[in-house]
Amino acid sequence: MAHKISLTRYLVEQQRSDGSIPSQLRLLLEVVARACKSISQAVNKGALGGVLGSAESENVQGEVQKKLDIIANEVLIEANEWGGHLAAMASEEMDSIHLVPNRYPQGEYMLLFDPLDGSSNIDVNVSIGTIFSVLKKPENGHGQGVQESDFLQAGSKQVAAGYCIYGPQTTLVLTVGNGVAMFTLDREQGSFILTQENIQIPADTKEFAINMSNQRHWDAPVTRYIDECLAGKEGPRGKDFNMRWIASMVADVHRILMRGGIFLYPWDKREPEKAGKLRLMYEANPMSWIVEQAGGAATNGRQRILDLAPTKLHERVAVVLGSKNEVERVTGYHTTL
Ligand code: AHM
Ligand code: MG
Repeated sequence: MAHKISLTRYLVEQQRSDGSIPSQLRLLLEVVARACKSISQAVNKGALGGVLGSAESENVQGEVQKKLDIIANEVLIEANEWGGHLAAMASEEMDSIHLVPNRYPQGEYMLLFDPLDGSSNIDVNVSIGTIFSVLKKPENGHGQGVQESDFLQAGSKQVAAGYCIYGPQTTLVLTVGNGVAMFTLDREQGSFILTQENIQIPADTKEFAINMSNQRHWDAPVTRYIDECLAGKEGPRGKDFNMRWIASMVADVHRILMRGGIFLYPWDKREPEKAGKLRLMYEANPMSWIVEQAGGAATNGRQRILDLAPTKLHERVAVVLGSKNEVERVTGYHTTL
């Protein structure tokens, strides 16, 4: 690389070259990146910062919150609420939407996030991350401030999506709809530096990611797909497959962006009334857009995730994403079986 391009400079250059990033959005993304930098610092301190362990509270989905879940949520809210770019926020860790208080200027965007994804990995020093999605505030006809219903837009309406992974390196991956770029945190400089542009996911792969312990609960199409992978060279696929499951969606998706693969968190019979485990608005939608922007595909087994019309903020969804040909194969099994 001739010279190091910071996230700030990258966004300014994008804005100049094709106008895909309005100023308010650019500033909003910089604030989100700054918040991720502070979360990264808290994660790095671990036991030294007293941030590990459970907070002994539950979120709206009845999951026990970790101290870092709550810290990351607060960092994102505090960083974003006063800047004038946002009208409201929504988070995995908050029951309902968070309006920007009246004392601050109101912006035209809405931010959704999973402040710290992969909670089961926090206390065991395995990669975790922040996932975020940006929507435009709709021109609402109800004549009131932002309401939860304003957030219920299909993933195809996102104007920016990204994640920050806190792993051996802290890396921010971003799309504003013209490809996927990756920035690595340079701790000495304190800024995110562009390290890869136009990331492309290979269409074929020999690597799958699924929690195999749920095998007995799967539906027929998923069982068929994984059985065929496991049959290896001697089976119908005619090649051996490898398996990885990190149990942090950010880390599994990041691996897929870097070298291909398929990720599945399907519907299963454990809780049949739930569409899946992962959340549509702040996990599946942003990750699906990133994956599509990198040439991959993302479905719920039947339909493109970005086309789904959300009916509630914390809606769950089945997720199949990654290398295009594999995702199409699994989706084909669902529609033909
Ligand atoms: P979380 O948002 O509570 O951390 O849950 C989401 C995580 C994903 O990151 C990961 O893919 C999945 O849950 C792992 O689930 P499981 O423990 O069932 O394998
Ligand atoms: Mg999560």
